Amino acid sequence: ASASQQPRPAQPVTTDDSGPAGHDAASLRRSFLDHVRYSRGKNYESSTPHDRFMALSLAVRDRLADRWVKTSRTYYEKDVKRAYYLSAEYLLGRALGNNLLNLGMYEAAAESMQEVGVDLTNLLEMEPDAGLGNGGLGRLAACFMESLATLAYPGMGYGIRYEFGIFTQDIVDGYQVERADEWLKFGNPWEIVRPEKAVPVRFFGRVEHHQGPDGRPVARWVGGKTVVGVPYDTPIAGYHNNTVNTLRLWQARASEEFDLLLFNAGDYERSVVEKNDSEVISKVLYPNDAFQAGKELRLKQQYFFVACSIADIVRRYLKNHTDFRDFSRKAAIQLNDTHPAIGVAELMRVLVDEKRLLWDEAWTITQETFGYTNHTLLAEAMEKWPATLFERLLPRHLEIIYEINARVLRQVQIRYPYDQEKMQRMSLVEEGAEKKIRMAHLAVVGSHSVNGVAALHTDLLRRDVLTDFAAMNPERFNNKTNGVTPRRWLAWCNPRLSKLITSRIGDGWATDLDKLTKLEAHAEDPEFRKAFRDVKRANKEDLARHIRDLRWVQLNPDAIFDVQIKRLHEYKRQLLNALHIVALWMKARRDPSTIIHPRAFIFGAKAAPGYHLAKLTIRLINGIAEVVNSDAGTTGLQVVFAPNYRVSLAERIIPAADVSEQISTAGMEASGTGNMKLMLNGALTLGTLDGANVEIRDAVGDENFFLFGLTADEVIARKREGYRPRDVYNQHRELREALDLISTGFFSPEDKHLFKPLVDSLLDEDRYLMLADFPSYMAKQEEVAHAYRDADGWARKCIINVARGGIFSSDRTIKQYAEEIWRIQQTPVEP
Ligand code: B1H
Repeated sequence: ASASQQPRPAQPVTTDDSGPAGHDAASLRRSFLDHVRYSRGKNYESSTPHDRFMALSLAVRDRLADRWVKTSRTYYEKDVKRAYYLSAEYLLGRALGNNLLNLGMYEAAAESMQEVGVDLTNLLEMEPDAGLGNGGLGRLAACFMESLATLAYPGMGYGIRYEFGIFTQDIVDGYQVERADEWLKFGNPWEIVRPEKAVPVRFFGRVEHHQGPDGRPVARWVGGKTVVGVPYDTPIAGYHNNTVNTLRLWQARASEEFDLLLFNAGDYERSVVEKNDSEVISKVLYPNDAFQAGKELRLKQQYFFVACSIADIVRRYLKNHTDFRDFSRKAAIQLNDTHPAIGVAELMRVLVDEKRLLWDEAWTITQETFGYTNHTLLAEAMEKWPATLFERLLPRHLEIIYEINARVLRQVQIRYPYDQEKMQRMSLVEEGAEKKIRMAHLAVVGSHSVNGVAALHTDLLRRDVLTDFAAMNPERFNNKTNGVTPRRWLAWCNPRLSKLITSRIGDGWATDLDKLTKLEAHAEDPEFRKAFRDVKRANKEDLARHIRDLRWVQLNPDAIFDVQIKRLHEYKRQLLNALHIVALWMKARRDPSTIIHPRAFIFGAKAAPGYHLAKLTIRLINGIAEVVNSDAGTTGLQVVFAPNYRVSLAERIIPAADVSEQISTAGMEASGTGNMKLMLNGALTLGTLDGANVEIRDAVGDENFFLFGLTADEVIARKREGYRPRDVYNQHRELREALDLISTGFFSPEDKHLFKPLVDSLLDEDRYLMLADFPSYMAKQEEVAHAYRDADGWARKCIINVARGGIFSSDRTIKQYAEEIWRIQQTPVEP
């Protein structure tokens, strides 16, 4: 026997530590200095600002880890039902400041850093944004994670650990230029890799059908290639509680067995090449917001993270269960749009093929487990995958989808006999030149709940895009209006306003945002209005300073800060905003006295790299900026395009905004969430009756909202009548002159025809009715300027916007998901 097998005298085991790490400035400083030395391997004197950022983050992570362990143990011991959020995107932004806020350690951290001669605010700037998302959908997932933890819900997020998140945007000669987002280059202090929980995932191969020993048919998915998913866990801290939930992101790794197979066969080169093929799966985020590119790699990404996540969920369930009877009582899985919808077929595969459940048992469990959130009505965003691609990549899933479809269509046939068209409309398979799988239909039939993200959007879903399904299963359809976390989007990003609010209504608002209604009583107090205006003014000065450093434009802090920050899309109509600026500037050039109040137009937007009209719109805005800024002295107008719009930049712009541009064509923006952030920070919305704008206006009243444009129904009617944008152009002089000025090449002297595609798109089709809405937009903009001149009246409107913003907390949204869809219980963690 070897030495290790010799009996040894029993040793007392001492694994008990000295208890949780202290949260005071002195303990934090000690821990920080230890991390500089032992984690960074540096003397304090030779440590760089980046070393110090890492050391402080690790010290904070230590404090999170104490609660993290307790949280996991609490959920496990109480065997609570958990909500699993499956999302291809998490737009987290920076973590250090938010973690300090939620741990209640910001002051201690500032003090401890001061003691070692470091300015905390500078240190926070070292952190790269975690930009693992495109826009609203990914940021919503991040807000939901934070609200779940703050409300002490047993929730967990699953996604992909992209090596490169959303690209970095440079503006070069007015054009967007993309660069790889190397957010992991200098290391990520927040994640913990858990290789022991890696999961193998199969791709390609074939299906063998046998007769099982029990006489039942068995399907075996064999051959193909195996990729391994390695989980990286990020702690998600609740605000001022002991909950730290987990965001588990999967990284793709080549499987060693496969590697060795080729290697041993002497094909070293091919083994390395194939290793590469596997690992590209988690390489990069697809940078299209609300647009389906239909790339094979994208489907691989989707199945990769979904298969890993479902295997992980099933493994956790089987730790203390022997059958699947209670599965849907222990796990709720929410599909964030159709990107993870393959999960429906994957859970069926696991239950039927691997765990040998009967089809009907497995189907009931699947439906009871999944919920599906739809985030867009846009046809170009609807995910449809060629059946041929599916068959090659996921042959067993295609069989399962066909089986689901046959059973669904049989039910449709029973309910609606002889309605062939309805069957075709509802089928999971779109027939045509190329057969395609409709992922939204798979998500709908595989879920017990289907929700939209704002009242109007859910209405349109029921009435339009999913109307056949809503008729057949009306009880499944429900609305969950989006929300935003008030911790990051008010308490953190706007400390001046937060302090003012707390001075009047106390500090309970951060976790009970409806308390903001108490501010309404103060809206009539001239002193409070003055204080409110001072806060906004100071925030505008901060932003002006930041933008001067970025773009060499000195914004006038007395100007109206008119802000449009969101992804660049035709339907969001940045071009309508630009047209208005040109018209206003032409008016000012003729007669400066027509400008009622100085105005600074601030844009922030990334365009999908392949979206030419969107990129050209960025170039146009920069062309307009160059012209307008050159005679700002006479017109009072300024335009700035802030490069590389992202979460951390939003945190600077939003507190300084006066006007929130929410000007999408009615019926196109599912919800919007920037609209809510801006409202909470005391900006007034200039918007259409679209998405959550409708609910914002209902909350604040028409007198505190600037409404313009066609309604969703009017948009449909106008198109049905045969909309002719050229007629509007001919009838409206200011619009015509603005478009003509762009056409002459005035904003692109180096290429007179540069903007022709943009102008043509408006005159020939104008899918998004920008010209139709231009006159009412122009008129409403003038009303905005008049209203701003009454500084006191404006402040009153702003205060009412803040006061009525409570319903747009993601805490409200998450409670609704938890109570109405997931049926999970708040499970606080003991200190
Ligand atoms: C939203 C998307 C989206 N809707 C496909 N759909 C993507 C679709 O990479 N893709 O393939 C990426 C994103 N994103 C947004 O969701 C809506 O446009 C917003 O109105 C809404 O507020 C947000 C959150 O619900």
